[in-house]
Amino acid sequence: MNRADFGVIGLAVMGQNLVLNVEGRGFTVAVYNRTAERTQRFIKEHGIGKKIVPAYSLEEFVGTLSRPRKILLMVKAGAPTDAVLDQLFPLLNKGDIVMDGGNSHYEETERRLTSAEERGLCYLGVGVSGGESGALHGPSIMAGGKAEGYKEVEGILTKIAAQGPQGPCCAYFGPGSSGHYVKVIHNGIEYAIMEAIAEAYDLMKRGLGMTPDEMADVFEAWNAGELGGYLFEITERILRHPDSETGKALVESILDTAKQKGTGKWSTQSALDLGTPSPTVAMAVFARALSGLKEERVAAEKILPGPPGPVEQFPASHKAFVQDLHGAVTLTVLTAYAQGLRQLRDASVERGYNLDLAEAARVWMAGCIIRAKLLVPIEKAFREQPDLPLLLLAEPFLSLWKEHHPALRKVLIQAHEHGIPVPVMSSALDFVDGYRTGRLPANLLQAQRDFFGAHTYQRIDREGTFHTEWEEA
Ligand code: NBP
Repeated sequence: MNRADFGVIGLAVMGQNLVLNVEGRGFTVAVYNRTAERTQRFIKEHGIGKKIVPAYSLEEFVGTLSRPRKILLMVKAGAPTDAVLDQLFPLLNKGDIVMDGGNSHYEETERRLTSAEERGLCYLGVGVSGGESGALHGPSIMAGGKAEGYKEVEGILTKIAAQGPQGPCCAYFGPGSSGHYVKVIHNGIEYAIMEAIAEAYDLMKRGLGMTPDEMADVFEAWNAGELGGYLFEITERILRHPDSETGKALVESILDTAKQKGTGKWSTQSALDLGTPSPTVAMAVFARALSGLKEERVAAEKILPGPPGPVEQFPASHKAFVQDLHGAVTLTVLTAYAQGLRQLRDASVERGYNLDLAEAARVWMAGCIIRAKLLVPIEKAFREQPDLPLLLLAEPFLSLWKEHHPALRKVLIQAHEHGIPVPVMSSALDFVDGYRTGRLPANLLQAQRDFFGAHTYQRIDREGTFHTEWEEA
């Protein structure tokens, strides 16, 4: 019997599409899913005449694979992944490679990796981004774990990955959970860019009274320029999409609450653990949390006063405001990348990942949700200066900051004056203003801490640690 080159466990939307992608590159793929009907349906609808070998037990699945076995898990993260691994590990042999392509928490990946290594197995935490279409046509793949294991699967993974301007969007990032961690940061940045776009939409809609079609034109123009990327492209398409029931733009009929769980949230949790400043990503997570308070917001709209509503149109001309908005969004997006990459740098030190930040930017250039033209100069900046502390310090980003920060300030003044929330854009400006301030008011915080908790402080004029009996004075 011809053995399969690759095996996939989990045939929901991501698993099915990845199987078709791998098979399409000339490999024979064994497949297994807990619920047999899903496997049968998949084979009937997509597997006829293809090199796809269905298995209806894990024993059968393992038996069809050539060794060392190369197995990709595409099942729900959390307990379902553990349930599969508990059954799978005892069936495998030393040197077999198990890849978790799900959105697993990086700490869970560390635990599973240890357990796999105790059995002599190679375990890889593999972040996969790109959704259904990416899985089929080429996702962005962020792998981490045992280097020897990655060597065995590198050929297949690079073949199925998206092809970016700088090669296949697939990379090995380092030991442990580094791959899943890079995916977490990717998703954090994704949250921030999405929220920045949503804030721009709100400002154009409520501030300028623009129609969905007019806003679509703006996003189309932005997408054609330096901001161009998948999230801008889909925003234009969304704004032009009619609702078959009302005939108006469908987006206007969608309930205004967004979920915030999983990887996006974990990026902020990790930033807090590391003590790394990623407030723009955090504000995007909290903006979604606030959106979830629909009933409270509707009630508060009638109680908490703000500028007279409905919001008056901004006094600036449409054209001038939209131009400023473009600058504001550009800087917000850049700040999100800057914070995300900075967090990767800090996590790399803290967690021993030894990450190459240029590689992170390179694998995000195609296939994934945050793919964008800006990633090309971002990759170059980190390739030239691997220890760059913050993206905005390097060209061309420094020049973009100089050119656009007055626009960001103008947009925020308008937004605040008219009571339109812009948490992500505001946090981007506050972050950069904080970063470029040589002396922050944290001296007062230290004094307060010392006052109530004897936490001590340092002085600017001499070495040492000091404490003051504040009340005696
Ligand atoms: P889901 O995340 O919806 O997971 C469904 C799969 O998990 C099915 O194959 C299901 O089998 C299996 N499963 C469950 Br649920 N509990 C199980 C258990 N106890 N034992 C064995 N199998 C179990 O699928 P998905 O959306 O294709 O995503 C797969 C992975 O990829 C997830 O970790 C997800 O976070 C990640 N991811 C998703 C996307 C995306 O755009 N959807 C993008 C990137 C990464 P069943 O058929 O028997 O119920």
